[in-house]
Amino acid sequence: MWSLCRNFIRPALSTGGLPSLRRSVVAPPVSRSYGTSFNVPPSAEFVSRVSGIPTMNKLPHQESAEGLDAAFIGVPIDTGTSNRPGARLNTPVLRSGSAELLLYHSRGVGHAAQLQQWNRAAPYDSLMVADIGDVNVNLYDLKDTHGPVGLVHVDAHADTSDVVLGERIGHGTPFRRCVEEGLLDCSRVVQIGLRGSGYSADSYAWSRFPCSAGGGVLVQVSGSPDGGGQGSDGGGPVYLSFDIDALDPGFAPGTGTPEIAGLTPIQGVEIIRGCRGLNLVGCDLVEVSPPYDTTGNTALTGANLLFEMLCVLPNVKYL
Ligand SMILES: [Mn+2]
Repeated sequence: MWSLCRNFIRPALSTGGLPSLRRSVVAPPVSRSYGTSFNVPPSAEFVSRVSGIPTMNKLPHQESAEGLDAAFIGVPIDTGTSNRPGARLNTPVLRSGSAELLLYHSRGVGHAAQLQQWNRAAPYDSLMVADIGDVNVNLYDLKDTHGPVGLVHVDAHADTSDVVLGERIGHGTPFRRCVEEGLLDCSRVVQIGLRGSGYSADSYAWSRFPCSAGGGVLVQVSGSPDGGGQGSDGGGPVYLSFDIDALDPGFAPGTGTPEIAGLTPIQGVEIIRGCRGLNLVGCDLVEVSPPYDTTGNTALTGANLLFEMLCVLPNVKYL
């Protein structure tokens, strides 16, 4: 699991010191040429992509969220996996897979006006971002920080089972628990990409029942929505969760519970870009499993999706 969170109330890791790390680590001289006071990835014009400490997007590493607008956090855990384990190994490969990522979305060369419209994100002109390492569990408490949040959930699976392998905490149960614990504003929840076989003819029936938190419903959308338009839901806090198995295993085979006939990478990208304008308070990318990612393409794709998430956070400029 990977989390990209902003506006921390409390740091995921606290050292109580080392303030010099905040701006100085992996700050090559070339970064100053960008004319920004924000953390930036070093330019491949002068620094090899394979060199240096393999942090997320080659950003500086620091040991707390102090001074940051957003942070990348690795959460190496796959406890509760129902099929093929291995996602706990993904934090280093996603960091390595992000080495190709640069500063900007440059203007595209395609003819699609929508793509050109959204291809000039400048996250490093806008936000102070760093990689703050790995944690055993995500300590980012959405309920304490933001109250019930809306949810954009991109996944082949609804993850609303009551139990998995007899346990209430598993990788197929998180959003059922979220509803039970009042973490979601169920009037602002959408699930995209659901497919595959189930234990009944209507496996997702529970998700359509009125939810305890908001009296609304979980809405499911099979396949991909149209890529057009910016997101808008009235401005409430929204969390984005993207399971890599939403994509077709032909593109992203490195995952534990693959389902055929999934989204293409550009569809996944367009869904994330469509979240621009939402009040995103946190994002995650989950289920990249290196043992089944023989080419590294799944990690590369996952790293790019995390960059796309960074680009649609509130207050990111588009040039
Ligand atoms: Mn899934």
